[in-house]
Amino acid sequence: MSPMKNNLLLVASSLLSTAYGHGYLTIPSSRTRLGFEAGIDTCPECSILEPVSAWPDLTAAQVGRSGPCGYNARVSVDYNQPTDYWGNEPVVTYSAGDIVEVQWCVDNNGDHGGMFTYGICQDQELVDLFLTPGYIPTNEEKQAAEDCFLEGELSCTDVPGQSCGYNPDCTAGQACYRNDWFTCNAFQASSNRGCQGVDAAPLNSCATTIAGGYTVTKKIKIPDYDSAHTLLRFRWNSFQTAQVYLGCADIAISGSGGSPTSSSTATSTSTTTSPSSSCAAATSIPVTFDAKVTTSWGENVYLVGSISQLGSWSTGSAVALNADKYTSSNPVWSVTLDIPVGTSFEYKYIKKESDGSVIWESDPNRSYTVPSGCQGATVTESGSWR
Ligand SMILES: [Cu+2]
Repeated sequence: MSPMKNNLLLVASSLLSTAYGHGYLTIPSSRTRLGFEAGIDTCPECSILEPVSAWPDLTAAQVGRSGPCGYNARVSVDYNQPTDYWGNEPVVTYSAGDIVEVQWCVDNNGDHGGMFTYGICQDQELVDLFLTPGYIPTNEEKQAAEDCFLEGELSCTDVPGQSCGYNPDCTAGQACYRNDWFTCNAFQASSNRGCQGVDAAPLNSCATTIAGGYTVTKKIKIPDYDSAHTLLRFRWNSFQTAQVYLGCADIAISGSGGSPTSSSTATSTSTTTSPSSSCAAATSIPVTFDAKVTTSWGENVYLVGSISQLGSWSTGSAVALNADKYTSSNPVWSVTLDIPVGTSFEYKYIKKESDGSVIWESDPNRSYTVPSGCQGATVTESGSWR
């Protein structure tokens, strides 16, 4: 260990009691995110496993009570068991072999650098313990599952064309010197530093509760596996602090060559037509966005979001909504867009004034994942200006 690293660790330990930042899985919607959105978790970025050996040996830490899905000691919430708000059904259905974008959110006040990974455990019996309402897996079961998630690592290098580097804070010969895990940038870089430097997205590009969040986006390849309900596990090993961050999202995977997803695996809070086990699966679905926004003459409503169809957060490329359904008692602005199934994105409504100025909705961003469905299926996502 170099003298410089010693200094860093000293600084880190003095920060431990005051740094309330950190990070959590946001896309697909993790249990932690759903807990946050349900108002149960007041610091979703605070599901921390500590103190542990997080660096340089990325797999040394035993997960203990945190389990693969995280335990938030701040609010005493164990994400390893389903509740009314998460864990009962998948938030998204992927197909085996899909390459999909996943995202986590790092807090501005707790960007500890380091490396992160995603995993899918193909031992359904083991994963089922984490899908059983009313059951909290034992610490032994939690560790067994975490070992299985590490075994089912979704390697950065599995995605053709994705650049997979080594962490600049890790030197050759150290256990962290590997590029199958994803890496944040150098912890002390003068620009594009740490995990926030990965996307270099603006502050508040995702929601945290302390100092504002930055998105961290990568691609993973869904394995050749079939499950009506399983888990995608996210793990971030901090470089700066003796901390590991863990979280899970409930997902479904339709295996290659298999039939389209059964009705029990297709989920959305707003699905109006659900696929049956014997239908031709749609590759994209018309999604209608209905937004109740009371406007005055000259004001128009637009949709802007994280995917190219929604202008990639550029207000100049935002999608205009129409006021065809608008009445004073039901002020609905609306637009329908064809979006590929499984697409996860974040968005906001904005108002453009007659003088060209833009008014944004308040945080956090809205998020949506296009559900799977039969050809001909449609979905409507309804919301009100906030
Ligand atoms: Cu932290």
